[in-house]
Amino acid sequence: MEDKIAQLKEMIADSDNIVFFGGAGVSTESGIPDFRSVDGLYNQKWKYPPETILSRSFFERDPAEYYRFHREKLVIDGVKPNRAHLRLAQLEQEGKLKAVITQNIDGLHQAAGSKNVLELHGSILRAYCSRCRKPYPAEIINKGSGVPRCSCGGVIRPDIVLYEEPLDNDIVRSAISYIRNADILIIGGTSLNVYPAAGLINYYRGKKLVLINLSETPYDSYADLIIHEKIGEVFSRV
Ligand code: CNA
Repeated sequence: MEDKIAQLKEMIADSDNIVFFGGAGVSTESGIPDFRSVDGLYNQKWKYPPETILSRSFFERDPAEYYRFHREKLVIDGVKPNRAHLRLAQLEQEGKLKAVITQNIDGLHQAAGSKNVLELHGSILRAYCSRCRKPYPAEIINKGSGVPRCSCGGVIRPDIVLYEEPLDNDIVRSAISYIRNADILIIGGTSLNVYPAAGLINYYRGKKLVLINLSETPYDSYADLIIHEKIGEVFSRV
């Protein structure tokens, strides 16, 4: 571990073109469960698996049950950025990190001070009407009960990308450009199982692919530096 930390520290010191690509594991140390860890949402008892509840067809079929899950599992009061979010924000301020590309929907990178955050899956901190697209503050979902409705009668939905929905083209294009041009690509806290997001890392052309994840991923053999430790712990030391 010590020499891997030293190696990562040196790589970071030598670069001003780092891009970070992350997932739910970046926020577990803030108290938000991921999907696939033992205490993640896949291993908790719900009538349907998370990817069913978080799908477009389920949302349209049973918005009340969707919102029960959303309020209980996605909205967690008082969460704060952890050492990974904070160090990444600092690296951006120092002019070393060009972008954070995240699959997370929790807004914690921005809360930590990161400015250039590409949210591949949107954010639970925004909402809009699924019929007229009028924007709403997230409180209308988070603090209310039942299915929130717009003045036009449409169902208000969170501004997240549900399963079965496409990613935003502009965000994907921008993410590809950052990844393709990155000197160092640091991937962290993601099982790299959710597509198309995970496929974006195939655009990386460099030779400094760093992977920080507690468990193994399908991309481990491609990494130039692999650290199977807690990401907040790692970033507190580089
Ligand atoms: P995932 O499939 O749940 O994988 C998370 C990975 O992170 C696992 O491989 C874990 O081993 C690893 N991990 C957990 N904790 C740590 C830690 N402290 N340090 C290092 N590694 C850790 O999640 P992905 O992001 O890969 O899957 C993509 C989904 C999950 C996206 O659509 C997200 O929107 C969705 N999600 C987001 C959040 C959030 O916004 N915080 C929470 C839960 C799920």
